Amino acid sequence: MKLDGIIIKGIGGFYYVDVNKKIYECRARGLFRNKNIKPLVGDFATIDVISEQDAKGYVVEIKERHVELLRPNVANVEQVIITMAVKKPNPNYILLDKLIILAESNNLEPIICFNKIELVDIEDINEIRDIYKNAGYTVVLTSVKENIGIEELRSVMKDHINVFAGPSGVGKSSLTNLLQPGLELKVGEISEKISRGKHTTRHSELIELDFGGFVLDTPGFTSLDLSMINADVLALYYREFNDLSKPCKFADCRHINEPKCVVIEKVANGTISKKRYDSYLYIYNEIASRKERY
Ligand SMILES: Nc1nc2c(ncn2[C@@H]2O[C@H](COP(=O)(O)OP(=O)(O)OP(=O)(O)O)[C@@H](O)[C@H]2O)c(=O)[nH]1
Ligand SMILES: [Mg+2]
Ligand SMILES: [Zn+2]
Repeated sequence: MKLDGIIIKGIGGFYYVDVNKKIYECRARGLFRNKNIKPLVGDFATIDVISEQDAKGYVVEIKERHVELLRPNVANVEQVIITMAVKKPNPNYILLDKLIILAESNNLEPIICFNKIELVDIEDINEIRDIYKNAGYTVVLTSVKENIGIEELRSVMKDHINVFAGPSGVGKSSLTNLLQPGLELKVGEISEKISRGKHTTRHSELIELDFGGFVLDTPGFTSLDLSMINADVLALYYREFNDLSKPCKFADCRHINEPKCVVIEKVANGTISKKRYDSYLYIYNEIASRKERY
């Protein structure tokens, strides 16, 4: 009997396939090895059931992938919930923008989540929230401790395949636990001295959400590799730079020192955030100088 499902976990040559909430333990048929295709977590798969009672079978087919990420090596993720704590640890805005670039360049929708908001005054967060909202992103403010923003986060994640990204200790596992009561993902003990958490998540696994959709709990996606991105196309991944009423004078404008650059004009008149533009220049220089060294 053939059934369609989604691979939620892969360990030791076994793939765990979720078919309407029943999990089948499957091996991949040899034909994948011959074709040099490795099934990935997130793959929509057809399985051939060998025992309905023991929930065992073979993965016999993988549907075409919409997205394939390398680190973590998973398929078909749609949204990245980029999480920063407003405090403990303090937000790292360069890392935030790099994660947005990484999401944009992989065709994933970035959702920005500021957690632990009970630790600061709301006015302090509103400014930074507006910067990212005006840039065109969905921003959700949450507190696991005081149960704020969780319903809003659920509605954003509903019916999508989501992955959390962000530094250790910002509350990714805590948020996942609160979104889906009963999960009990391991939450790291935060070191008071350095205000950093420990990495407590070890393998990638898709978790089905009762309210609809999936979340990938993954140890990856915190280390950042932008080496695939050419500095000259970096501006494409700053959403607000592309939503221009009229184009820059030069079609290949990098928005750095070119004449009649609409991005530079918009930074000058405050339509585009100076903070975001400065981050663009910083990351541009980082990528460009790295390229020169090779
Ligand atoms: N004050 C406060 N602390 C929180 C909040 N959310 C999580 N924490 C704490 O922050 C610490 C780290 O939380 P985790 O959920 O383990 O963080 P993580 O992002 O999953 O960390 P890694 O798995 O190491 O990447 C824990 O001590 C949590 O109890 C919050 O909204 N407010
Ligand atoms: Mg965690
Ligand atoms: Zn320009």
